[in-house]
Amino acid sequence: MYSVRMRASKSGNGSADGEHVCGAERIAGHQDVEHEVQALVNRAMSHERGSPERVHITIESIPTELIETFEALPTSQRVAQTVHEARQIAIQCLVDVSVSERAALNAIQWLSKGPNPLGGVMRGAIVMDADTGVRYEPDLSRGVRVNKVDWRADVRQSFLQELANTPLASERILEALAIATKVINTQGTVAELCWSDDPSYVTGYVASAKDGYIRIPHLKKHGDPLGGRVFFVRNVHKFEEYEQALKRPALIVGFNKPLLLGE
Ligand code: WAQ
Ligand code: MG
Repeated sequence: MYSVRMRASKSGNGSADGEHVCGAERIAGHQDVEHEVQALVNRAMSHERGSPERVHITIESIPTELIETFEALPTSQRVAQTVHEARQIAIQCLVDVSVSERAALNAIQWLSKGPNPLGGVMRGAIVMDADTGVRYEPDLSRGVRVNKVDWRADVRQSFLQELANTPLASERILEALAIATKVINTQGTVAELCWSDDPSYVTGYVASAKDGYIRIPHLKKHGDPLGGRVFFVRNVHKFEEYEQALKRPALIVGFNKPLLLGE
């Protein structure tokens, strides 16, 4: 199998890497690599965050026996009418799984003002102490990227088929659910908070082992170009080991059909 990944950036915030436009992670068989690359280049070149100045594509072989397998987290959905209400729900979901209120508030603040201290968004995630709210990433403008994660092709197909005509049958949700599943199964993670940096996409989620993947609408205003991810951790004594674990290859090989309560 091959890890195929893409990240696209443009100039903007003065950092050497430029400002993040978009990125994606795929695991593909030999015969599908070319097709995946084409799809990822297409995504980078037509992204709503703007035209990229640089697109990096990495293709790397991964020994099949090193690939870990996971069942997707169970999904559920909350209702919120306003951004304020949505963020209150997110804080409550985080506190329910033992993240301190202080850390939850801090995370919301970072994502809403732009998690990159140089301005704007990051290409990776914030890693935050679940108790103190302190950030652990060595490079605060880059964050930490989860690599080498995807759905097994047949399981992706059944997910899309079985959930067709529901809001869950989308590429974006497949990707988010795969990342969340891997992050939550990584030792040291307590929970994840995410909302997109794509201006048109305002639904985000809180994920945890106990409560699964909870979708929350309106975590930001339509048109807002800021967003990101926060991984809340506890008892991570060696940050490099945690980061390495986020880059171990993982495939989603099963899922539970959710009870949909309606949008
Ligand atoms: N590893 C770490 N951080 C990442 C990764 C990754 N592989 N991919 C994205 N991020 C961070 C990065 O800071 C981005 O700026 C941010 O997340 C948002 O990425 O069920 O679309 O791809 O409807 O814009 C949630 C779906 C969608 C909710 C999230 O995120 C639902 C989304 P985006
Ligand atoms: Mg994005």
